[in-house]
Amino acid sequence: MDVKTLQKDFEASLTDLPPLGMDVHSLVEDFRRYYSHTLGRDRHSRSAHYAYQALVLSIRDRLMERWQHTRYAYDEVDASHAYYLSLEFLMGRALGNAALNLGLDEATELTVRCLGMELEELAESEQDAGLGNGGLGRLAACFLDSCATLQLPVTGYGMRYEYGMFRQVITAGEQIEEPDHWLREGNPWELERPEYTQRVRFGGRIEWQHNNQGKQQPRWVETHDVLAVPYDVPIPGYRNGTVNTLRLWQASATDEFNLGEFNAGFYPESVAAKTSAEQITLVLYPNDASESGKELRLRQQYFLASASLQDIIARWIGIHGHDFTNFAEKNRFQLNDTHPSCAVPELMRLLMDEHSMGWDEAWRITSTTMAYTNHTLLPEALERWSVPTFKRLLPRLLDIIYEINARFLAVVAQRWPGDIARQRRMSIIEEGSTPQVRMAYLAIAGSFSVNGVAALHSKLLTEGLFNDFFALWPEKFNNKTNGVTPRRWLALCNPTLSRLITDTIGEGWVADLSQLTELAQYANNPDFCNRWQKVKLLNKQRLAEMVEADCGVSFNLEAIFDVQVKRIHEYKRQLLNVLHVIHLYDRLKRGDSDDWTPRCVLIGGKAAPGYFIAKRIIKLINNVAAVINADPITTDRLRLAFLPNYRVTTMEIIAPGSDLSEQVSTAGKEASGTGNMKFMMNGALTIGTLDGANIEIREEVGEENFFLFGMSAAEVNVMRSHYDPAAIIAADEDLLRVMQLLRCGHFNQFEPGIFDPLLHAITNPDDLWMTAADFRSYVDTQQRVAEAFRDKERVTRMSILNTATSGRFSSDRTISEYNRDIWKLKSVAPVTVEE
Ligand code: 26Q
Repeated sequence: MDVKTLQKDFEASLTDLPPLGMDVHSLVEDFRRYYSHTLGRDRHSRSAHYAYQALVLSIRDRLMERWQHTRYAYDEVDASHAYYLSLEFLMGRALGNAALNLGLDEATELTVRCLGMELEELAESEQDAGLGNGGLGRLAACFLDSCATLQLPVTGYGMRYEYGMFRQVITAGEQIEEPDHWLREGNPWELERPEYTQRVRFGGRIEWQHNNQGKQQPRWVETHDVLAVPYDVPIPGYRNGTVNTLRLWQASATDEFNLGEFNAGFYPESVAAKTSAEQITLVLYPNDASESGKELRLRQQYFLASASLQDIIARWIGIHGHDFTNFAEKNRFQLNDTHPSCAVPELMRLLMDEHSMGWDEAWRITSTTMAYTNHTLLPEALERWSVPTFKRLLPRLLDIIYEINARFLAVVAQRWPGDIARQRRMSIIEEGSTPQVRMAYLAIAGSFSVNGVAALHSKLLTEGLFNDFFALWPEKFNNKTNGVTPRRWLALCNPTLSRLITDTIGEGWVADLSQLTELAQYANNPDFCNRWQKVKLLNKQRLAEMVEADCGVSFNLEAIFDVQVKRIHEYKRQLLNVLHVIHLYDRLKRGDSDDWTPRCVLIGGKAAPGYFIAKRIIKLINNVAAVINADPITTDRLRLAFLPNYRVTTMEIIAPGSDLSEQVSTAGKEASGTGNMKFMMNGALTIGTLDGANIEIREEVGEENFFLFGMSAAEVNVMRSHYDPAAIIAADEDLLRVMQLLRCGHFNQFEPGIFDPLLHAITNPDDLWMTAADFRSYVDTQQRVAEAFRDKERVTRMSILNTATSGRFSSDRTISEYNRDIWKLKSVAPVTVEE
């Protein structure tokens, strides 16, 4: 055969490769080849780690072919595209999810068994991709799964941190942070794409020059440049042939470091400069509330925004040339909080300075493509950057922000002539000794859509935090209640319950969660209820084993598994939970234990390393646990455990094994919550306040199936001015006794005074979270929970109805709404490989 023919055959075969088999035999064959030929292992080196590697490579091949077909399909129809810009994607493990979504779950299980191993054991080899703090990061991951499942052309853009969320170790009851070097053994799920490297500039100054039309053109000179190298991660849809992309940027020093200073005799200085460039993607910031002022964080934010926009524009030019007429119709940018909001001035800069567009045209494009999602109601958590820092790091961006602000304030002045106070309030630049850029205001001014993440949250945004902006632009504001993916959070993490559901109503629910309502008619069917209880017991056993292994505490399977897992925060009120546990312990000690319902309380979550009070709350939980678990009076009746290193992978065991979901934030403070939804889907009952998405959960499941307690957001605000915790404590005998146990050092016999800061917080009239105010109502409601759990049939029915009414909290529903109201993309199905 001649070379020409070979070449032609090769070209054709690249686009028309025969599809890989999806049966066990093909998988086993590929697995064997990878294990022996690629990884060079033989039957003597039976290692779970290499078996895992070989399995991933086999599955990855099947992702690759679908990935290519998905790209072809999008290109074919020149599809409109949305980009989800986020500093965090909390993906967790990928193996089980890929196998499930490709429909390879059974084949995978069998393949591993053929080789005399268990899938669970192999899966343990995979590190969690912990590139996020909590809710906001996990939401981004659930959204990608739903976009792929709905076959929407959506790409995620994020950061390839070398160190993800820290590993939490508990030593002497205290949190110790250990680095999460998750890439140490390589990451088989990513594909490096050096051919799409972008250059991001920092620092320097602006030089104004006349261009050939005699206009002033800015030149950003003497910059310190950093390369952004993309790594692509495949995002498979649920059994539909679609594979979307998550593109993560890694910072890398430019060649100038090698050529310039290296040769000029400044070798050590140059190496130091290189590491400073590469610092940008070194580590995830582990605070889930803005830690203002850290320059490295601003560098991260700009790096993501600039690299992503340049990448998108380069692709546009590759297809459409320099004609931007339709750019705004074809592209949408969803900003996951203000973290990537540099994208607003950066898109202006790229269009004007790099693609010679005028202000008005650039602004039309920017302000019709950007959409901003807010995730917080706490005013102190709104991001602000000091103007001097901004100027030093991003001088051209600051100029553009000033111009955006000037034009924006002119609009405000036109709408409210002479209202200087309002102009000052709404200004993107906050005046003061050190002026600040208000990133949320920048994001609102630059976006056509602003949304909150639950009905109450969106309402409170328009009434409070963003009220001035709502008055100016009511049409921009909308709500998108959060959701979670039912693939990971039911089908994958709860296989026994999934089997029961599918046996009962068919398998359609995985891609259409509203079908779970069909389960309601079985809520009184004794046989079904029996099977439901058996499944729950098995899942409780799985959870109890984990608690035993990780906490050394044994949970009684007969007890209520009462669980609160989430970041540790004062507003989330883990303290209220502990006060209740101490109260139960006090009751046992007093002999007030007639009709006792055994209860095992599990608390888990990470504290931001610099958040003193949060860390002290962890210490309290551990100390209380040590005292009560060691007291024989609690045997089989009460347990408390703190689960170290809570993360995506542990939630996959926790949600299925829980009876009671604790969602007890001070009303009006939790934007939405998403853990609440994962528990509900898996049939846990909720005890909660009227906060975030709890309100909508209660609406769906019915008030008789939800344990509501505490003040409403409105009541919280009314009480604030005359809050008197001392009087509340004095008037409540139970709370008084709990406080006395704490004050007398019952839980810190050898550590005098360590809980004083917590006691002070509870008794402080300025306590923003009003823990004492909700104690009575919480304890009474917990008593109703205990009574309900004595009626097995009743709680089983309630549990079934929770799962049955959880359909609304699928992220498929959420993403459909984002698409209907904001992105307006057409779904595009690839020609499936199998066809
Ligand atoms: C900002 C600047 C500098 C350093 C860190 C940050 C930062 C990082 C992460 C600020 C906030 C976060 C994360 C916030 C978050 O997770 N919010 C949660 O978002 C969920 C998804 O919408 C909601 O369900 C929760 O109610 C909300 O608390």
